[in-house]
Parts: sequence; structure tokens; C-alpha cells
Amino acid sequence: MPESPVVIIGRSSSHFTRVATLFAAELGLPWTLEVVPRLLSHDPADFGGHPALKLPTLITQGAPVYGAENICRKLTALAGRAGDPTLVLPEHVHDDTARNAQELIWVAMSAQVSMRLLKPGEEPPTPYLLKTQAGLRGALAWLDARLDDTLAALPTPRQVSVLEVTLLCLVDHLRFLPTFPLDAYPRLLAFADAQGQRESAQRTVFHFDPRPPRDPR
Ligand SMILES: N[C@@H](CCC(=O)N[C@@H](CS)C(=O)NCC(=O)O)C(=O)O
Repeated sequence: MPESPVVIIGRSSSHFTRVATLFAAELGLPWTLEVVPRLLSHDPADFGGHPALKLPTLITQGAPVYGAENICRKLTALAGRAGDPTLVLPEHVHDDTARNAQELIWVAMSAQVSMRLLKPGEEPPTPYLLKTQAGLRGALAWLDARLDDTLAALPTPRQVSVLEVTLLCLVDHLRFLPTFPLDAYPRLLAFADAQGQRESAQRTVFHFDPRPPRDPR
């Protein structure tokens, strides 16, 4: 275990950030969140040095790790549990349905970011954004229809999987910052309700961090 808390640069309202903090909570790793002050900043320093201006970034031993999936992988190592088969990372999933599900979850998470970065005043949305929303709905429908098969294909026994954590964060974020009704995805909603009971989920509930008053995002 690291002697001091790991530093995660992100936001408590960000679903990619929550993947990292929830995984840290699952592993019992103390973390501190450094809040990205301006989401539309062009300064990598605002994102922990992330050259592509994205969050989250993990800083450990002075070095950055970019992206939620990489951070989960690094956290398992920091917790002294690299190779523990009960911590299911994407490389431990060998079933095509579950692999496709993981891909669609990442795509849907990015689509949700695009939808949320549209200012209300910028509507009507561009054709590309409309396509993004259609793709998000398509991904959710696919995931809802195949949820049981997907979960059944994950390795067991397991404490936690990146797939389940990302799916919880995706669905919960769509409820936290709604872009359209979710009634068409009852299995995903039930899954998020159940996963949301985990202590790690309760400790990382979405909320807005204090931020400069002139930044509406
Ligand atoms: N591949 C990255 C994606 C991260 C991402 O898109 N994060 C969002 C926040 S939830 C972001 O940085 N949005 C700001 C932007 O896209 O400009 C990961 O897995 O962490």
C-alpha cells in the first residue's frame, strides 16, 4: 500500500473520474481528488499534465497515469494485488459479448460527455451530435438486451470488474445529468440500483465540486 493517498485529478461529477475513485475505494486505497478547475482549459497543467486535456489523471510517485482503465490497472498494482483474479480488468475478459459490452460502455461514456458539453444555447445540435445521441441510445439498447449474458461471461469469483464499474458509472451519470428518459433500459437501471448499494459506490456518489463561478460546466 502507498504510504500517502494517491492523487486523482478529476471531478466528482465525472463518470470517468468515478471509475477511478470507485476502484480505489474497492481496493481500500486512500485517495485525494484534485478538482479540475476549468473543463474547457487548454492548459495541460489543469489536467495533471494530461496532454490531451482529459480527466482523470492519477499521480503516483510524481508520475502521471492517464485514463480510467489505466488508472484501475495501476491501482491494483499499488494495492499489491496485481494479478489477483478477483479484480477483473478488461484483459481478463475473454468472451466476445462481454468484450463488445465493454467497448460500447466506453463509447457511450464518451457520447455522454459530448452531449453534456453542448451548451443549451448551442441547440439545435449539429448532425454529428444527433448521430452521437443515436449511437448512445443504440449502445444502451444493446447493453440492456445482453446484460445477463454479459455478466454471466465475467470471470468468477470476483470482487469487482472494470466492466461493472464502468456500466454503473455510465448509467448513474445518465441519471445524474439526464439527456433523455431511460425507461427503455429497465435492466440497466436495475443493475445500477443494485451496484449502487456497494460501499465503494456510496462513497463516490456523483456531485458537483466547488468551481469558479464563471465556468458553467
Ligand atoms: N479515455 C479517457 C476519456 C476521459 C474523458 O473523456 N473524460 C471527460 C470527463 S468525464 C473529459 O475529459 N471531458 C473533457 C473534454 O472532453 O474536453 C478515459 O478513459 O479516462
